[in-house]
Amino acid sequence: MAGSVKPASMKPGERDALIVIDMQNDFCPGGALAVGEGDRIVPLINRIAGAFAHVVLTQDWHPPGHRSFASAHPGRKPFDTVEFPYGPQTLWPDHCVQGTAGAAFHAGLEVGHAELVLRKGYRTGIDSYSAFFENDRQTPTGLAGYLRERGLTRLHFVGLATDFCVQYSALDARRAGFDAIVVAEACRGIDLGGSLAQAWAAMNAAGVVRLDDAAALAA
Ligand code: VGL
Ligand code: ZN
Repeated sequence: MAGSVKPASMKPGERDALIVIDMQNDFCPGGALAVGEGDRIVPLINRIAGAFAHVVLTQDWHPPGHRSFASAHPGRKPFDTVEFPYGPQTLWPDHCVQGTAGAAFHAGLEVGHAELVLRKGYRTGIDSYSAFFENDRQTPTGLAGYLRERGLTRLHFVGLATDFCVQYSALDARRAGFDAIVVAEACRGIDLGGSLAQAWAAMNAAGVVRLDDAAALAA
């Protein structure tokens, strides 16, 4: 279903789920790993969520001392890249530590009807951008099975960050056989060394639909 999609076909139904990626304080301005304008998308996400019967939230949820933190690597700085057993890994400022205010969802998020909160990144040695697989690309989170068992086959992604957790989630959704739509206006990116443009190119190549008209969902 790559390419342009008629707004009428976008209206969410019983096979549609909205996946809200990592709308947490640490990814919003003032947070430890702030994404530019990360908080600006909250009202739009609330409006979009209102059109969906089925909403899933993901929550980045790291133990203290997580290996993706630059602070766990003496001599390294945030945004350096290092080799992990599973390949290159970007190092981040300490963020979304389990139980902290930074790991909490943005207070303006109005998604009380969300049916699942999927936590990820809780294994000390493995980061997890994707909502489906950890960064070793082998350890599943269980989300694909959950969605399949519930007959939720068309997934719409919003949240943070476009070029990391949103991108990895949408690409894995396609690999797992789901339809995947990213609502561009309802995401914001980190953009490290061109990563945002690369993310859109990779998503396009994988058949992820970029939806620019978020209003089409609620129409
Ligand atoms: C994220 C970097 C580290 C994200 C999470 O939500 O995109 N990025 N942890
Ligand atoms: Zn993280």
